[in-house]
Amino acid sequence: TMSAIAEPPPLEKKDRYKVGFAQTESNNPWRIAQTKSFEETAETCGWDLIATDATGSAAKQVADVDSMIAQGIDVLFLPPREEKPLIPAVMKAQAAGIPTFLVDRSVDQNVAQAGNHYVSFLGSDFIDQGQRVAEWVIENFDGDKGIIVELEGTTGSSPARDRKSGFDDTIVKDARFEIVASQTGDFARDMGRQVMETLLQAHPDVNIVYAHNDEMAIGAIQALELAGRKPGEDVMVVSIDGTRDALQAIIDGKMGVTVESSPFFGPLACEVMQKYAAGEEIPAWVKVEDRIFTAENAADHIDEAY
Ligand code: GYE
Repeated sequence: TMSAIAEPPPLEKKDRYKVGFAQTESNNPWRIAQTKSFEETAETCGWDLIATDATGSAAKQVADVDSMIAQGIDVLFLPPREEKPLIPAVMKAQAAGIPTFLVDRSVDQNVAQAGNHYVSFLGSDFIDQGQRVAEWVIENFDGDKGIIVELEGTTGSSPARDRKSGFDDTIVKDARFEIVASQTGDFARDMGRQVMETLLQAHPDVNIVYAHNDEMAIGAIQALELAGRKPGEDVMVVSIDGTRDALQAIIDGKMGVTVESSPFFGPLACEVMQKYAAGEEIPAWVKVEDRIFTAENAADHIDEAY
């Protein structure tokens, strides 16, 4: 009989590994920086890297993993675009004897768990990120009534769920604030701009925009300016990531804060994989620590931004 808790497949010690990295999409600087980080790490970590781009489709991402398994990868690094649709990819890799590390996003914990179906999740604490944005808003908003529009990330993704609960659960504790609308912009600049245009018509009195990532925040700034509003003056714009454009918007006074969510996973992936091959115990969650960027330090970090 099989035990209830299986073990993730082991990783043999080798000089070179065939490594799969199944990217979700490449329509934003965060994703491009992450793929580049894996490509650069391939040189230094002895990887023959197979990198794919699911172009925003969870179904294609599953198919991309299928093809990597068929090509005989030794190890899989997977940022699951959405929590449920990518479960089959994790299960198939496990069945094929390929250890999987989830990077930057997770899967449904009720169905698949670290130390069992996959080795570990490498990534940020998204609840904490949302909380830190809300705390910054509570400290820095000086009006009587904060009318908030929230632009959510990809529906069904772990960062969208957790960045929402982290922010919402914190902001409700201060009676000045009300979230009047919360809609997905799919983590994309264009959709953020379009959704903001629509929501501005329904809620012209909005004075705070919380976007789950910088790309949507930049899109929202464009929509606000088009409508004759002054982001940074009559509307506070806050978000998460730390892209170059967001740091520039902070320097320009249009954005208040962005809590970091680093895309540079390559070196961490190399380190954790080598430890796993050496038989070391890997924690279920290898947590990435995030900084915070405001007008106080944005200029110091823009040169290293992406
Ligand atoms: O914040 C966003 C990207 O999953 C943490 O996905 C990642 C998020 C990141 O598209 O910009």
